[in-house]
Amino acid sequence: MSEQPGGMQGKAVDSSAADPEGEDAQQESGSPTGKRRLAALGGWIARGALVGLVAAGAGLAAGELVAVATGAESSPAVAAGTWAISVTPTWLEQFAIRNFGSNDKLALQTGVYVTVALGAAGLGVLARARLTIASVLTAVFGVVGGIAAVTRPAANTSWLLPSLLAGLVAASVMRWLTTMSLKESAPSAESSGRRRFVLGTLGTAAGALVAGFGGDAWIKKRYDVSAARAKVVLPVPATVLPQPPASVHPDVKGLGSFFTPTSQFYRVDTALAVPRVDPGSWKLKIHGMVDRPFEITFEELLSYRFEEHDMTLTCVSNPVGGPYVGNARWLGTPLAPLLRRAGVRRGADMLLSTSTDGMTIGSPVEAVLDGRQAMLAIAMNGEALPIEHGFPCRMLIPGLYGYVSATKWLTDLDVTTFASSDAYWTPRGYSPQAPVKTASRIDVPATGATVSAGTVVLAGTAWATHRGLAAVEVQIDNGAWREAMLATSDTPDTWRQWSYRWANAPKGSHKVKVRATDGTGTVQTSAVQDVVPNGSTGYHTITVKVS
Ligand SMILES: Nc1nc2c(c(=O)[nH]1)N[C@H]1C(S)=C(S)[C@@H](COP(=O)(O)O)O[C@H]1N2
Ligand SMILES: [Mo]
Repeated sequence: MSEQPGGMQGKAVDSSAADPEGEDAQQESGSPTGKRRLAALGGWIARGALVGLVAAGAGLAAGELVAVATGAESSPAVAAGTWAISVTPTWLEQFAIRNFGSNDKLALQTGVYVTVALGAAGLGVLARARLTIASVLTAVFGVVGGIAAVTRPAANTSWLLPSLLAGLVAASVMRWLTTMSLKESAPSAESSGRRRFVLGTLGTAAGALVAGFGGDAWIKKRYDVSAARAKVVLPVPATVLPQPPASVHPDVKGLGSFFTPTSQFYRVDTALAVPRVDPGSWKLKIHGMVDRPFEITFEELLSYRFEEHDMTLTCVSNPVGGPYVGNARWLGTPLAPLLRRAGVRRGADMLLSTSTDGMTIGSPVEAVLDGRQAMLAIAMNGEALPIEHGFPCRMLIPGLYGYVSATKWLTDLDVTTFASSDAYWTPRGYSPQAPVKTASRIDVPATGATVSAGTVVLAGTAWATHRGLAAVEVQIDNGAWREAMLATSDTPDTWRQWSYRWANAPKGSHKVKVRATDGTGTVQTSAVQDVVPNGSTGYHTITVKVS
């Protein structure tokens, strides 16, 4: 077929004239009738998909409005996402952390919306042929969402409502718009029918956007605790901890500060909607295998003895050389006296802590009672805990990865046994107990960087939380291991920064490795292990181009 000015139309006239029956032509999609049919089919699918999307939007918006009463975590999109997190297999979770890092939640929420959109578009198309089936399926989606919400550990029955209603609203809107659209596109349709459909669709879409975003904003406002957080008067520590000497930080350009600024402190948790816990209604229950269970309010907590402690917190999901580690000055009340007051019974070896959003974390009772500074922290770096970092109260135990020690939005301490209780991450493939492994990192220069020949300054961070750090060595191009210069130690519970002056660095591409020795004299293992089940090992290695 030759291209010619006025192409399509010209061809259409030609070929229909040549083949009045159109039999052969219909076989090809390029033929006029085929094209018309394709266009009709396209319009049919597009209308269906549009109706499906608008119906889903209206449903989600209705759910969001109900969630103003029942809480952010019960809103359909959040509930679906939270449920997705809870059933995400460990390998996929690792993939998400590796590829999206702290944006993993944004990625997940986007995934949820895309899935809902695809499903909704599909149902909208189905509705044009099988309206009843499509509406029932839509309502069923709402039921499934409601079940996902109500089975979250922190849920109550009211969490069913937003998704249920979302399903019903979506199904009704779908019926209404589909019926209108079928009338409008019928051969006998009047133009007023078409106008009604367009107005109905646009109006519903606009209403859904306003209600959805409005509901979201309303939820944020209603459950906001930033004013309560601002009002918290931090208790004066029993002994004021002096600032560590400036020599804890080697003065190397590009090396992070000794204390991680709170705004840059890594965040790892499963909370899609960050729990907003009002200190006025916060309670901590201590119970289980104890002689004297008790409950305390935030006000009571504040009347206890508070101490400051510098401690490095690490995530088990931190890959070798990775960013999920931070160092802060924490203000907290020691946890051991609280357990003693409750009276831990013989045989109890696990402290199962629970957050307001139902996360469970299991820690060895031994680690709380052996004299280390396990605490209930309420502030970091001189300020009340940020909401993302566990406001109003979180647990910290030096020497253990966060998933077995650092419960944020803490609300319950159950004294139990490892034999009888599983914490959240245990059935997901992580070890029930996990001390922090010795690790070291080269922060300067960045891997792949080009530096000028001469003396190259290498610097980084190393930690063996609670065992302390004794040495850091670097190796260039598989040469001898050379001792780096360690900055002053703050506490055995904090990381140590280090630097190394690499004199006469020759031009070319070089491989630089680092390893640390902990306070017990054990050298970091070179064996390469992934983060599952209890923390990555292996030496951080970078390449540097000297020019
Ligand atoms: N409630 C709650 N607490 C939690 C988690 C969580 O998912 N939920 N994650 C834990 C993990 S895996 C880590 S590493 C630390 C991270 O604390 P941060 O976010 O303050 O850095 O919090 C711990 N406490
Ligand atoms: Mo973690």
